[in-house]
Parts: sequence; structure tokens; C-alpha cells
Amino acid sequence: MSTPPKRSAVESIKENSRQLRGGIADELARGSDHFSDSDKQLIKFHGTYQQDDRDARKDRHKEGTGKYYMFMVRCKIPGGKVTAAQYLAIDDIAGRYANGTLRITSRQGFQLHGVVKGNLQATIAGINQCLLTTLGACGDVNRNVMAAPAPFATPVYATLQELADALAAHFAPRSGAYHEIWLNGQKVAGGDDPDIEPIYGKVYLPRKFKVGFALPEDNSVDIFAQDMGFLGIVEQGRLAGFNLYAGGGMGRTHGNASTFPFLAQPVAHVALDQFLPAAEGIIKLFRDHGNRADRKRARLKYVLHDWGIDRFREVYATYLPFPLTPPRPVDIHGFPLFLGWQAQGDGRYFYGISIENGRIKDEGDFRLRTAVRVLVQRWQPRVRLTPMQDLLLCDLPAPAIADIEATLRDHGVLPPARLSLVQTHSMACPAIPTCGLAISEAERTLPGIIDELEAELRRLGLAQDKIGVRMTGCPNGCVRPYQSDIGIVGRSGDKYTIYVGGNLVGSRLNFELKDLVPMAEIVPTLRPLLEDFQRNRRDGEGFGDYCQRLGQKRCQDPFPAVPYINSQSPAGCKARPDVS
Ligand code: SRM
Ligand code: SF4
Repeated sequence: MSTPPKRSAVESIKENSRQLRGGIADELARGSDHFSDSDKQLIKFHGTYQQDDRDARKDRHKEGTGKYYMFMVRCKIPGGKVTAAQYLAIDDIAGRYANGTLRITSRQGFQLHGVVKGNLQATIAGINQCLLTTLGACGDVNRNVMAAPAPFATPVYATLQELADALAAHFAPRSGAYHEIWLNGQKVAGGDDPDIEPIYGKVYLPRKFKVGFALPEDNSVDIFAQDMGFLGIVEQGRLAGFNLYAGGGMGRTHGNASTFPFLAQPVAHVALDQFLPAAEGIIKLFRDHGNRADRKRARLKYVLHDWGIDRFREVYATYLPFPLTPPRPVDIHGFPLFLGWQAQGDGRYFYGISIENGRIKDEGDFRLRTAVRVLVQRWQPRVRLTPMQDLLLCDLPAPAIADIEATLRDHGVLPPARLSLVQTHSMACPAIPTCGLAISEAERTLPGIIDELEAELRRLGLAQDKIGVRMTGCPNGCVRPYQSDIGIVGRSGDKYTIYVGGNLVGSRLNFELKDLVPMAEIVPTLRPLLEDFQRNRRDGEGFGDYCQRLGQKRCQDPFPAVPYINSQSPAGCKARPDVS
């Protein structure tokens, strides 16, 4: 009999942690500026990462002063819903303890950066005081549950949000460690937590686990990138059930071909009242069968990939208290951003503000953070954070319309011209200076690349095309770059791998166009392909669709010789889905 592979070091840290306590409380009391290696792993389950200021590394190394340690704190916000009071509280904490910015994440959460260890407890306690939490925002547990964020007053959208809340509550870690350490044993948010983990046990999950709720016409949560996705099936204006997807994930490691991005696959159809046992079945399957030896291959996607869908379904069926029903044929076709004004359907309106790379900040004449704070104070809207790192102000009366636009304009947020479509459809991860895994820049450099791309698209008459660009500072894929029309992934310092051929709804993976492209060459590398797209696209064909039609080899040819095809779609050619 072969011996089972040795479990990874993190497994022992979890097992010996007394349900996530470890030495965190002692280390906080001791007052050094950082945590030990094992507690550094455990604090993730509490919603915080130890980082260091990477801009300061060189100088501090020269001075011999060591790293400048600081912490990222992540809030778990199911469906991206915050009240006006919560928004203002987080804004206040960002100013008081962090670097004065709020970062909307690609999973509808908030992150604060630059918190020093001495302020960590006050930051996390402050977040709980406003009835938000950081518990389980990171670590080997169910992470923030995403849901289509639009506040439409319809039973469908409302139910999606309610179910996201119920699922988040059901799979939240139940250890009392969080309350003991950060809230001095007092339970402020949340109810009675017994100090046991009925689902996770002592070693929690093999790796992180992510869930999203979407609709065929609203896949803004990118259901294909989730470990588990619920795609709503609507009958007579109400949610009747779901197609359950499993096994999506983006992360890959350069030079390790056994790691790869993978799209979630439809596994079953579940009735509305079966959604929780159905979810529990997938999570338990992952708990029991996920790889606990190699963290680089520990995600659920590798179980599904290695087994194949048939065996996955067979094993999954043994975790279900009802027979497994096959998924229904459903076409996922919409990816709305909801920027600008929209009617909610109850006589009120919501307003979507595009936040470049999710960073809410004041910088010179651009005073976005102040503008949003003023508007939230004045109109007391519910606020929703979107999977594209944008922000929706909800429940507004008609008179708010003029005031909101004037306030954004006065604070330099609304430019004289409309934001370009390529900008509003782009995202970047934080990367340098905060992310310890970044090998290249992303958030700080994407705006310049977008400026250059905008000029190119204008020149080619393509400014009205919705082309999604997603940029990350390493291959982990934190803004889901492997599904977008254009993906730009940090490779080594100022060099990137460029991918093309995805689409806005995220229903297929893109492919490599070119590796090791210096940052200054990114737009010039795309230029011939954009020119050819402009000349030879089919009716309604998006840039990613066009690249997919051409195929990787011809896209990699600097001057792809595609025969000119006139603007009539050939019979049977499906126009691009509506992605307004
Ligand atoms: Fe992520 C790790 C930021 C969404 C895949 N991610 C990290 C860390 C914590 C770096 C670290 O481990 O030290 C980054 C912190 C950077 C910083 O300075 O803030 C980080 N990830 C982010 C955020 C903030 C990106 C953003 O621009 O918004 C997103 C936070 C979401 C949230 O609120 O929970 C974020 N990360 C994602 C997504 C997208 C998604 O979930 O839809 C992915 C791809 C989907 C997936 O999980 O496969 C993603 N992050 C990763 C991975 C690769 C995991 C893997 O399976 O290989 C890592 C690395 C790891 O876990 O070892 C990672
Ligand atoms: Fe960091 Fe890489 Fe994620 Fe960007 S993609 S935040 S560089 S881990």
C-alpha cells in the first residue's frame, strides 16, 4: 500500500491552532511590528494579511532598518451590500488607521491597506462595531459570497441577495477565536457562536473556496471563475431553482504546467429549497477530497479536472440528501455594469460610479473619496460594491440626479467627456507596493496603458467597442484575467504575458498572444491585431470573439492575413451576446 503524501505545513498549523487561535493574542500583546511565520498564516482566517511596503524595501535595506511591515485588512461583504452608516464607518477607519484609501475588491469586498500592527486590533474591532466583519475574508474557508449587485426591486434580484447572505452565514467559521482576539471576548456582530466547526473540523478546507450567485442575463460575478456558482433559473418572474456550477478558478504558477485556470462546469440542477444542502455537499466533497499535500494544486478545480465531470457527479451524489438532477440547458449571455442612472423599479433610482481599479482615493484635484463621502452623508443611500470594483449608490429620489452629477463634477470625478468603454470594462489588482506575491506592477500602471489603448481605439474607430482588459501583477489571476478579451499578466519586472480571446461574459478562457512583452510594448503588440479586427471583423463580433475565430497561431502572426469578410454575418454565425 502506498503511503499518503506528506501534508503541507499549513495543515499542521491549522490543526495545532486551537481553532485559529495560535499565538495571535500573545503576539498582539507583545507589541513587535510583525507576526511569526505560523501566526502569519492564521491571521488570514481573521481577514488580514501581513505585508510590507515594497516601495520602501530598497532604501530600508540600505539603511539596515529591515522591512516596513503593514497589514491589509479585508472585509467580507456578501453581495457587496453596505449601509450608508457602514460606508461612512469604513471610510473613517481608512483615514484613521490605514493609508486613507478604500479599495473595492473584485469580489465585492473592501480592503484597507497600510495598517500597522499596533492599529490592527482597533481596525478590526471598528469594522465589527459597524456590523461588518473580516472573519473568513481570507484563509481556507468559504470566502466572500458574491451576488449580482443591482438593487432592482424584483423578487429575483432580492432573493439572490438573501440566499448569498444565508450561504455566507451558514459557512462562516464558528470558532470563538475571532471574538476573543479582536473583540476582547465580546460578541458584537453575529449571534451565539459555539466553539466548534461542524463542517470544517480542525483543519478547515484544503484551500480557499469561493461562491457566486448569477443570472443568465447578469453574470457580472463571473460564475465560471467560482469554486461553486449558482446560476438562477427564473420561471414566471421568480427564482425557481439553479444550475449549480463547480470547479472554477484562475490561479496558475509560472513554470508549473500542472497548475492552470479552469472554468466552472455545470454539475446539477437544484430546486430553490435545496440550495443549502447542495452547497454543503460540494464543500464537504472538497473538504474530503481536496489535495492537502500541495497547496498549488489544492483547489476544487483540480479535483474536477483530474476526475472528470462524470466521476465528480457520481461522488457528489453521495453527499446529497436528494437524487442528483442534471443541469438544464441555459445560455449565459449578459454582463451588465450598471454605470450611470438606472430606475430600480420602485420609483427610486440607483447611480453607478466607475471606480478605476476599485481605489477610492483623493489625489490632487481628483477627490473621489471626499465626493462619495459627501454624497453618502447627504443622501444616505444603501451602497453596493460590484464585481468590477465599481460602486452603486441606491434608493435615490429623482432630485438626487442633478446633485450627484454636480458633486462628482465639482470634485473632479466626472470628466467633461464620458469615460471610455475600455476603461469602464477594465480592472487591475493591487500588485506593487502592497502585494507580497506581485512580480510586476498592475493597479498603478494600467491607467497609462488604457490611455494609450483609448487613443489607438479612437484612431481605428473602435471606441464604441466594449473590450475588457484585465491586468495582474502575477499569474494568480486576482481580477480574472484569463477570461477577458485582453489579459495582461505580470511575468518578470516590467515584462508581461499578453492573452487575448476571452469575452466579457467570461464563458471561455483566452490564450497567450505573446510572452515577456515589456510594458512599453503592450499596446504596440496589440496594434496589428486591433487593426486587423477593425478591417475583418464580422457583424456584431467582439474583439475576443474575433481573436478566438482567428485562433492562437494566426493571432501570434504580427500581420495576420485574414481574408476580408463583408459585414453580413454568414448564416448560423451568432452575434455577440448583449453585454450592455
Ligand atoms: Fe487574490 C492572493 C488580492 C480576488 C486568486 N489576492 C491574493 C493576495 C492576498 C496576496 C497574498 O496571498 O499575499 C492579494 C492581496 C493584494 C493586496 O495587496 O491587497 C490578493 N485577490 C486580491 C483582490 C484584492 C484583487 C482585487 O483587485 O480586487 C481580490 C480580493 C477579493 C475578495 O474580496 O475576497 C482578489 N484572487 C481574487 C480572485 C478573483 C475572484 O475570486 O473572483 C482570484 C482568482 C479566482 C481564484 O480564486 O482562482 C484570486 N489570490 C488568488 C490566488 C491564486 C489562488 C490559486 O488557486 O492559485 C492567490 C495566491 C494564493 O492564494 O496563494 C491570491
Ligand atoms: Fe497579488 Fe498576483 Fe493577486 Fe495581483 S494577481 S493581487 S500580484 S497575488
